[in-house]
Amino acid sequence: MKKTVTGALVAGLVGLCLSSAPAAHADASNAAGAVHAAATYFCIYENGDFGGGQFCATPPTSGFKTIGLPGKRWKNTKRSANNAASSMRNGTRCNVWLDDTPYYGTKKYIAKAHSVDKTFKNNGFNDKASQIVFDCPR
Ligand SMILES: [Ca+2]
Repeated sequence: MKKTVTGALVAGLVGLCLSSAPAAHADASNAAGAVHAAATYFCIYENGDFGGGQFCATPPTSGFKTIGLPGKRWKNTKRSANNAASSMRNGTRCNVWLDDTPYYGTKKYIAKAHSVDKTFKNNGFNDKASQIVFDCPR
C-alpha cells in the first residue's frame, strides 16, 4: 500500500512560507505606476504578454473576496474588462480563481499565488473571465 501526503498538510506549509514573503519595491519611485506589477496586486490584461488595458485588484487580508467584472473597465479606458482578459499577473500570496460567469460551478481558471501567465489561449480561457475570486491563506 502506498502512503500519500495529505493535501491539507502541503497547503498549510505553503501558506506558512508565503506569509512572510517581503513585498517588492520595484515601483516605489513611481507612485502612479505602482499598480503595475506591484507584488501586492492581482492584475488581468486585455492582450497577451500583459499588453493593452489592465485591471488590478487588491486581495483581502485573509479568506475570500469576489470581484465581478461586468461593468468594470480597463484602467483609463472605456473598454469593458468583462470577457476580455488574455493574460494575468498574480503578485499576491493568494490563489485566484477567474470564473466564466458570476455563478459558482462554471468554468474556472486558477492562478496560483505568485504566478504569471502571458496567454490564456492555451488554457481555453481567452476573453472569458467575468469574476475574480481571491482565496487567501490565514
Ligand atoms: Ca465570461
